[in-house]
Amino acid sequence: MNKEDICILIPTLNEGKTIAGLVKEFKSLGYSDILVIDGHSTDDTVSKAQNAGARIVVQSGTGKGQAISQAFRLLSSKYIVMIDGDGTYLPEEIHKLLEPVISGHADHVIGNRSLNYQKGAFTGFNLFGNMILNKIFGLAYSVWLNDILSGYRAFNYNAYKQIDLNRTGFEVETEITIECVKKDLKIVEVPITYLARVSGAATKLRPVRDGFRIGSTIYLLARTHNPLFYFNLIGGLLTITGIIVGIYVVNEWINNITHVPLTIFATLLIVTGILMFIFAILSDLIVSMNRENMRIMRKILKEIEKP
Ligand SMILES: Nc1nc2c(ncn2[C@@H]2O[C@H](COP(=O)(O)OP(=O)(O)O)[C@@H](O)[C@H]2O)c(=O)[nH]1
Ligand SMILES: [Mg+2]
Repeated sequence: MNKEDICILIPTLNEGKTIAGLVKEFKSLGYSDILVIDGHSTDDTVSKAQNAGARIVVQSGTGKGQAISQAFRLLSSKYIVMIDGDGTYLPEEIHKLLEPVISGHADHVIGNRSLNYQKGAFTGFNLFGNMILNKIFGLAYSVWLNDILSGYRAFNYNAYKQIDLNRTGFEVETEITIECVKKDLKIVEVPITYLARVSGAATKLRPVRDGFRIGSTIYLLARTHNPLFYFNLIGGLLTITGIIVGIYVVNEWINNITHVPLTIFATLLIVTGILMFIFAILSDLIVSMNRENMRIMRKILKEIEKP
């Protein structure tokens, strides 16, 4: 392995307490290409990173997602290892992430924090939320992972150049994982250690708001991958609501009370629900055919690119 081929990518927003130590640790492990992409920190993150020997780019927009997307476009190294700047991941575990991409077993590696975490690294709410989001992800994409939200990840060139990121915030890890599934890139999870943040350095993640955004990203992006899941969920909700209203209407009608507008409403709900089931089948057909075509195209591209 040539360490010159690897770029360490660190997104930061006010991580002055930890960034210098992190950069120095990577340097001492022999990694010289370290890019800190900063989100307009108001503390001394930038100067500390610079003094420790990192290359600095201040992101053009805001949000972790925009930062990563900008960095992916900017970089051209053979491999990227992405890591949070908050000192919650261990630089010395980098080989665990690199091994599968370098040996060609994976295009993208996710460091799975769920097996080994320090007390206080996750709140109970975090753990529960992560579990639910990983399960929803599995249902929507049929790929069962343990830690789609991890911030310690590795990519080969082919992977990070294909990944298209449109969300700007903390949905970035989710969107990366979804893009890999959609583009047939091979994902491997490896167990890593997760530490608690140092005291006084607060997370920028707001669990309820960001959890909701991540959940809706998983759902909304499933439309072009698993339309059966996407449309059947809407169809199911509409039909069930329609049936509940319908039962009430019929029950009242048996007792000689007629609700005309409510009857129309129940019928509309059920009809729209059934329409969604039909959409689901049609879209699934389109998506399957498109997937087949994309596979063939990727195969042809690979053949052309062969030396
Ligand atoms: N460039 C950039 N980095 C960010 C932004 N928001 C958060 N980060 C960094 O992204 C990493 C993960 O954020 P963090 O608050 O630790 O989220 P958590 O790990 O989910 O608790 C940290 O290194 C943050 O400094 C942002 O808007 N821009
Ligand atoms: Mg963090």
